[in-house]
Amino acid sequence: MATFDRSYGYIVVRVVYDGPSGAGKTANLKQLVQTFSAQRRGALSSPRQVDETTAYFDWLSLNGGVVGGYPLRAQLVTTPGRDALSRRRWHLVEQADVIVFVTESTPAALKVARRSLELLRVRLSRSSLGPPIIVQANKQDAPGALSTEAIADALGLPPGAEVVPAQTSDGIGVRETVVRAIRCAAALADRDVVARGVDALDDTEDEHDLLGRLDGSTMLRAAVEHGDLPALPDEDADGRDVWPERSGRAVLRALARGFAAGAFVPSSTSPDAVSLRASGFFVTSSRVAADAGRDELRARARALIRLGALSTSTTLAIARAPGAWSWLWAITPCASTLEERLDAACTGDDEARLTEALEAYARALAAALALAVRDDVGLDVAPARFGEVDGRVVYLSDRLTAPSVAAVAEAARAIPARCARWPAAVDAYRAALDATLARRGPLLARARAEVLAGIAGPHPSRELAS
Ligand SMILES: Nc1nc2c(ncn2[C@@H]2O[C@H](COP(=O)(O)OP(=O)(O)OP(=O)(O)O)[C@@H](O)[C@H]2O)c(=O)[nH]1
Ligand SMILES: [Mg+2]
Repeated sequence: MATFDRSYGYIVVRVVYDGPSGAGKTANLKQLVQTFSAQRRGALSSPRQVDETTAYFDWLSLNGGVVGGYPLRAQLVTTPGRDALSRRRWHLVEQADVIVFVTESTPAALKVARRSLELLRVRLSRSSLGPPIIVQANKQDAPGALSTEAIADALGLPPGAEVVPAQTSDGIGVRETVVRAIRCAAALADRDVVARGVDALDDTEDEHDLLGRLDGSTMLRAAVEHGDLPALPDEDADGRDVWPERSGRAVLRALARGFAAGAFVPSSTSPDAVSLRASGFFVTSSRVAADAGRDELRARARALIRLGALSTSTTLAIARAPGAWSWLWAITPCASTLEERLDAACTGDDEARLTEALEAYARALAAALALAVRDDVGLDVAPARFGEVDGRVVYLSDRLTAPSVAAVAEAARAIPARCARWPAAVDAYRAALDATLARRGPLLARARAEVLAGIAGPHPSRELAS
């Protein structure tokens, strides 16, 4: 939707250059800087860019034309094409009056472009009136480049759809594309101004406003409104809704930055629970009755405290949602589980890695046994429940069970059978379990004998054998 710059009296439209990474979106704007005089345009800016590829967007404004008696300004904005940044991409395209979809022209690149264009269409179909899309077939100089007709076909465009051929790095087709896009946006803006008058138009935002919206918790809130995520915990929440309070708030801030970077990957979603990985964190959220949220948070915090040295730095936080439900979030630093490590080592027939993973699991079992015997705390001792953070074995869950020496012994016994093809790794596992349990002192002697008895190998420890 066109906006109105009330300070300078401009009608402002936004043309968003979208398309796969490397297609030439930024190259279009760079060429436009050469094409138009400094009186007609602003400066090209590419906020927080660290290498060749776009991190947030590129921004260039261009003056020219009249709409409803007011001078017209076009804001030209590119999206970042990298998949990992798609959240930023969607945010940007949703603000477009017209989209220029830039693609390379070879058959291989067009396959990627078709998929990208389909995703774009799905995204735009969420709003009733999606903006028009103009396709630019760039890199026509590349060997094997197809004609514009063949490109329209490869992208599945409707019959008669126009494709603008371009060789952006040499300035060919760049001006034609932008003129066509701005004309199209101006015609739409004209209709809008005639129908509603300029007073009904929103205020224009500049590139700093846009960057602010792409960064931080604003993006998060947008994801929530879209229904991609349950209600999110607020770093400014009541102290009783965040545990541990101080470091928890810092984690919530870091998580917000991670979401804003667009880098979160859902791993499972149901109406009652979601789990996902986001910028170094493993995050789960489950629905709880609103009036039980704080009790549940306290119970889980107590369980974490009881884990002692096995605990990770987990943050718990409640996000209140409208109605009778809240969401209880648990945020832990990402670590691959011992199950994943065992699995990868077995699949890759990598005995050295297997030995490392088994030694870590031996330490996990020893710690679980100590908790069961000394502290009356039971853990789920499957390898999937443990990981290693900074060289320390940790319990990746906050779920406690009834303490049971037999359960630890059974888990310990499962390893020799599972890893029978790597006898040296199994020997190292036995030795690690034996040594770690021995260090835990006499209180564990009986439990230790029970656990080791089930897996006694060719070299049982002297102490047990005697
Ligand atoms: N041969 C050739 N190279 C081009 C053409 N247009 C752009 N390039 C080059 O393609 C590369 C990628 O172009 P960019 O404009 O950075 O790509 P982008 O679409 O902005 O990519 P992201 O920022 O990652 O989304 C650059 O090295 C350009 O110089 C062209 O028409 N022909
Ligand atoms: Mg770019």
